[in-house]
Amino acid sequence: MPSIGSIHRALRFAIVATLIGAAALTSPLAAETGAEAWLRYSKLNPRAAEVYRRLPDRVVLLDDSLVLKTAQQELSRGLEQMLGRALQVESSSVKRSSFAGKAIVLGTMKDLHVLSSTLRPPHELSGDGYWLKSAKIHGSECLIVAGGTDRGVLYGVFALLSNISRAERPAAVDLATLDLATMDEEQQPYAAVRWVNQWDNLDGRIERGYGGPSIFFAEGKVRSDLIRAGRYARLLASIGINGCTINNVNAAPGILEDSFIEQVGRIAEVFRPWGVQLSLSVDLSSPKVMGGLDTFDPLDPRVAEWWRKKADEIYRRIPDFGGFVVKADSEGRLGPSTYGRTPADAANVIARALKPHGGVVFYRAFVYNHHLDWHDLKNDRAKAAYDNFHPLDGAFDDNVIIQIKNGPIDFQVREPASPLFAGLRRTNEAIELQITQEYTGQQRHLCFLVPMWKEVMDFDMRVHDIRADAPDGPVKDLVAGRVFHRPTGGFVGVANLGMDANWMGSPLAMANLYGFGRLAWDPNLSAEKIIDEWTRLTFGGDPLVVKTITAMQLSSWHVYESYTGPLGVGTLTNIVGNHYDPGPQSSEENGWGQWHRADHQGIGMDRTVATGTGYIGQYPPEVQTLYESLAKCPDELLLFFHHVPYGYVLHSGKTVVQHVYDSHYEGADQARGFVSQWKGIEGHIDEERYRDILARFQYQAGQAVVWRDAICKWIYGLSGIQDEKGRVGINSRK
Ligand code: GCV
Repeated sequence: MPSIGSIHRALRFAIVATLIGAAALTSPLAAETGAEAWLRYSKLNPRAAEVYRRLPDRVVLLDDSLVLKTAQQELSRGLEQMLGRALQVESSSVKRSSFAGKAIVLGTMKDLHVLSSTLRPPHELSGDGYWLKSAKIHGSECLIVAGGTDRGVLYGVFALLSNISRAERPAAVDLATLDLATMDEEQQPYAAVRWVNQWDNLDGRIERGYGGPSIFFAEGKVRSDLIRAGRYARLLASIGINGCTINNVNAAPGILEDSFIEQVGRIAEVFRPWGVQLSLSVDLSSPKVMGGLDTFDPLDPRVAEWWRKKADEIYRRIPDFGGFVVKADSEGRLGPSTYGRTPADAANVIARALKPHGGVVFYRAFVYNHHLDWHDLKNDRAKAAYDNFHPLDGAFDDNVIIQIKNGPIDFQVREPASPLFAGLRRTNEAIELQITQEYTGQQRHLCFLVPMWKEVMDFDMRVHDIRADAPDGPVKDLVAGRVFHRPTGGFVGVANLGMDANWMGSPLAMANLYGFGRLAWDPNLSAEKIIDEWTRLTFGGDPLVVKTITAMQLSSWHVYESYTGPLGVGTLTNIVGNHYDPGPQSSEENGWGQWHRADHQGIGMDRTVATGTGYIGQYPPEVQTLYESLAKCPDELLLFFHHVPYGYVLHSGKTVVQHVYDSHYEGADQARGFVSQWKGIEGHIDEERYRDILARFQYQAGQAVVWRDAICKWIYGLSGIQDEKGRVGINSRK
């Protein structure tokens, strides 16, 4: 049994070591503008500081696990920066009998029970959930941050710090009195899977990344300096993200070389303290192209053995490895079709190799033929995911997750929800959202995507068709596995953060990463709540700043849509080049299938069952009825589902062509309006970010005019119909 003296010495050592750790974590970051993103922990105003100083100034850890230590360091760092007060730290496996005094207590529910058998939240915490609770422990007022797991404790700490940073009252606590006795907030994540994907190439470039080079790779190797990778993991953890796939889905087989796995292990080491599981994208042909076999046929036993050995090797180096992401038979990537096998054959052979270690396979539903015959009006790329995967429902192992893009084409500014969400009932699924703004302005245009994502996630697929008035299958519940009682599922975001000081190439674009994490945690949060949180954390609580930035962000998707791609028309950006500039004809007359079918008579893809490609027939019956009928189809998706003449009258009362003219002029005006809105907060935020962002809005205003003029000219050229307001056409008064 250790002596009292040795316990005290150990405790003192733990305190000093933790304080040193916290300081090391704090200093270099603070100097970098933008790098802190929403984790700025600025000094609180005197009133809020006075209130929060009533928190105990001692923190007790109920265990000494790595993630719990991170939680404590983050708490110490946050409170020190915001309140200017250092926390006293006790890191020990506290015994029931020796616990005394006021403290912030960090631990899992299991450890908390040792301390007090009566303390338990109203609903049992499972997985990564957390509970913030003020309670008396052995007579002393304490604030408990408990988790279902260590990771849950870390998320609870971030939630507490977020509340304090926003000088918001913690749930049920009166800010005026901060009556600790009433603090009681329990949160449970909506789904197990809350992952990001990075499309980083091993040479250091990031496909569709607009925030500089890779934070993981350079010149074919893992970077020697992984400081940014660790900071990325911290950002991810702060919004509840628990997994990160570090390399491009167009995967280089070399990622699975023994020597590379060794290097990748170093990235896992900087993720681990933050509870972020590392995973890899893999090329299905790896057993052949780098593994020495003469085949990669998923049904060949040698191939199964190869994947098994590879998985074992990875888990030896990375015991908490998350699993693999697979893009196959897509955009030129090899896949099971080479051997006449199915995606289920391919996914399962890998899943079985991962299964003993607890790993999962994300098999992407983005499988399509990019050599479609565009002459054939029945061909339709939108049908591909459902056609390929629906027949295989039930054939995938239970550690396979089908990763489905939000819409059936490819991250366009407006698409309906993919019918595959409703097409899989005996298979796990996850929604794939694109945080990096490939088709939505590449971070050079403001486009806050949470309102768009929410429309898709809230869309009711009517999977049971029981009652017309009750939602029975919103996409968020389908992917979370709640409708068909699946063992796993959830949310994946393609993030593509890079080495730029502000991570994404634009400080305002970071709202999309924040929003993704918050929605993955709780898709029922409103866009207004999410952007309010982000703005306060990133720019502080000045009411004018909050009002201005939240209003701009919330309107930005519609503004961008109105000058780039209204009425669900599809791809008007240049698809053969940068996916950014206007290039409305580039999507036509080629095999990629991002067609809008605009000609001199009309515009839009006829996807009806009656006369078109039949795509609408992939939805459950009630949804089919909504989209099949011209009369019911919502204006904003009209051209996605129907081919109509330019003079067709919308529900709004405008003709299609007039809508296109008006929306482009209105959108460009609103983009110009962003400049004056932003100027209104001059002097209310720091000069550096003010100027940087002002220049971006001035650029965007110019680009919106470029878009407006290009699309209006194009549509006028096709339709020959002049703008009623005289802005477009031969008699244009412009
Ligand atoms: C990584 C789109 C992008 C590609 C991307 C692909 C995918 O086509 O333009 O860069 O490839 O989607 O999601 O696999």
